[in-house]
Amino acid sequence: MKIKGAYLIVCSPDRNFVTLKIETDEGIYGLGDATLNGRELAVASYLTEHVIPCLIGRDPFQVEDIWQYLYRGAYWRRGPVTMSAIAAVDVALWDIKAKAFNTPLYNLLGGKSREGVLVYAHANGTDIAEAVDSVQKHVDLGYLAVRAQSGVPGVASSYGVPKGGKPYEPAERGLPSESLWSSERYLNFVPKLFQAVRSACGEDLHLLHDVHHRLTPIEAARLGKELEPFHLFWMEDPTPAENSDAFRVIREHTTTPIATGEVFNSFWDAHDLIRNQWIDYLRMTIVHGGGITALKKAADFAAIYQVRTGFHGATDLSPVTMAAALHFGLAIHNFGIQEHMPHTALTDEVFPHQYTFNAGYLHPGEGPGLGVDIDEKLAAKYPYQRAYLPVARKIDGTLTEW
Ligand code: CS2
Ligand code: MG
Repeated sequence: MKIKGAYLIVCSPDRNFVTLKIETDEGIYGLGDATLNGRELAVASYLTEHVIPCLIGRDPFQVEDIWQYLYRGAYWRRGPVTMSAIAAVDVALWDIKAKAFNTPLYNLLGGKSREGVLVYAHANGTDIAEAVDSVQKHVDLGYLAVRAQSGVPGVASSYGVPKGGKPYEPAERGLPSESLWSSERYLNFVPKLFQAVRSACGEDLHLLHDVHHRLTPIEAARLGKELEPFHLFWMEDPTPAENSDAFRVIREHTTTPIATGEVFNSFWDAHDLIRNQWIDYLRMTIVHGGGITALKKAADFAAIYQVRTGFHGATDLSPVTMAAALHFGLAIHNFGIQEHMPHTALTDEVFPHQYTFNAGYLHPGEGPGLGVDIDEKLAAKYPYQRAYLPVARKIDGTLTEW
């Protein structure tokens, strides 16, 4: 079997997606997600101008060699654009191989280690009452794990809070919007949020919270300590992770489990965090971390230190990545939990897929390969529109993490 061609489908059904399609001379094709929220065309150009020409004529079964060729052969390594491009090729090749063997992708990753993939939903509210109501609604939908986020009094709009009652979407068309942030008000508020959620929803529900990189290490240590009575499943992205040592400070003060890594694009970003056991869950994702080949290596290293996976799964990762994450999560031993931010009905129409939700778990389906396709005619009706993630400033105007 040889790769006879590859091309991109860039579309925007409710939000932008970049999808790579690799075709073989035996009629089998594979899909890979190359979506990098807010920088989509950078990855599209990297693939079209620099990667696709090198793929034609290669044996698609040589997944490892092609990964190494694209990683080491580029000379310039790492970074979200490069690794998202490599990931798209990698996932498409895994899809081709599983289709060629007429088996679900998870069987190439070790087979089933569990019957379903535990997922968590996003509950958001402009205030505590709305947030508690949203948590309860997701429990009623069958979720066993829910992330709770809320607007912070005195801070006009915070991360994770939907605008105008629409589902929360972390990208906005047009130029970046600006929102205000106050760590002081946030720190005084969040324990009250979880006090209310626990009182309303009981002790068994897995509760998660995303700090979204906004605190200093000692602020994050304080928050983790003050959330201990509510025994969170995890506190996510407590502080920017470029400085791994910052997590040692947090670890010294609190037993609240920590998850980070959704902005990582290389195993090396997580190396010290894992080997020092400064984190409990690795959030690196297949689309931004270099693909299944790369994440298998990272997950196997993490398993040695009892660090589990908790992959990113927001709406800016396409159904192709969700499917890959579910096959991966069904198979690996040190799976932790999978984020599930459902896509819109239109997105699901553009990306017909086999994965299904039932009683708190997702299952990737039993069809060959990833179990996802793309309706190219429908996708063409929704052309790319430049969009950005928001920007945040402190009350005094200092730019800070959004
Ligand atoms: C968030 C994301 O889902 C999460 O945990 O951190 O909403 C993140 O802000 C977006 O995916 C960024 O594109
Ligand atoms: Mg996050």
